[in-house]
Amino acid sequence: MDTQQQLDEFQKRIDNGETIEPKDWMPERYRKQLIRMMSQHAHSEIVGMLPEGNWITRAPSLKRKMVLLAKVQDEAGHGLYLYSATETLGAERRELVEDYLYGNAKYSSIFNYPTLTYADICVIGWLVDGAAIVNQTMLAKSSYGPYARANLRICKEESFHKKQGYEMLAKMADGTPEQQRMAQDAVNRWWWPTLMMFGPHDSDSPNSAELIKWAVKTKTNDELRQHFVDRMVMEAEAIGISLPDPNLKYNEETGHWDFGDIPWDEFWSVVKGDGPMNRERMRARRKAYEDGEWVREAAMEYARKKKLREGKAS
Ligand code: BYC
Repeated sequence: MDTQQQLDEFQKRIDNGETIEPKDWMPERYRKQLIRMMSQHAHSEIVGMLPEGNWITRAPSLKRKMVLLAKVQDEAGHGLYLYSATETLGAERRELVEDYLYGNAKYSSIFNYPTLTYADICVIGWLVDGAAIVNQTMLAKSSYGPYARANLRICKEESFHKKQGYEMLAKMADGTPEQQRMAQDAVNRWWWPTLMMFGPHDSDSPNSAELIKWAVKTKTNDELRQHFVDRMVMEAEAIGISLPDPNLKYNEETGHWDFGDIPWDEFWSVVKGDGPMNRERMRARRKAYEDGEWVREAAMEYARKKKLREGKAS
């Protein structure tokens, strides 16, 4: 049971900016919230390999293929750091994975949209990785040490992901009329889903207050979304891309860009499993998991025998 004195001590450590490590005492609710959020983040990285992985064989040049391969492999690595970090909280990796494959655990809504042309790959790098950097730079200061350190490393790789996307998009936006049309069309389709990645408005976010009290999140969903919009307006303008929002307007009073209403009905429908690609994504991940069962069995058996041999030798 969490006693009031332990809770007070814990809150004091958080308020002093201390990092919580796996063997430290923590409220059960803090542990549960971290497992929920960190495993959801891990699943997102793994499912997030699918929309871009779909284009590796059709990349327009050897250079683009190598860059995309490296990026997709990085996303797998992010998933692995995050699963390992979640295991420090006593969670079982198999249970976590099976909870999103066959249960109710979530992954980011953004990966339930299709990648229709190569311009989508440019835009995922620029917008989706760009949004992830804003979110994860904040999470790199999270109060839970293993999560903060995982995010620090992830952000370094994400910044390469964003740059390669922005560079490709700038080239397309400066290319033939057909390339310009493809670039703009991809931005038009990905803009609103990217804004949804930050989660519901603060007033509709049941977890934010608690996560902020414990410094798991240090900024709210709306604060991060606004920061992202402010940056993207400048970056879009620099390469001659328009953002598909007639209500985007600089607000002299706040010093930020105001933007239009986010289609929240679409967001909740995607989160509940009814997005354009939810079923396809789950089918692909379940098949990969089931086809890989023999590899996991062989690895476990190898580890068991190695331990036995080492035990006999010592
Ligand atoms: N999608 O109370 P709220 C990447 C859920 S991958 C789906 O605000 P919280 C990349 C939320 O879970 C990196 N569900 O929640 C990979 C909650 O439901 P539950 C992706 C969402 O936790 C490959 C409910 O709505 N990044 O970069 O305070 C290629 C209420 O929300 C979403 C992460 O995973 C959503 N977008 O804040 C390219 C970041 N938003 O769980 C790139 C880590 C909300 O209570 N996660 N929900 O049933 C976070 O930062 C936070 O968990 C969120 C939500 C901001 C997402």
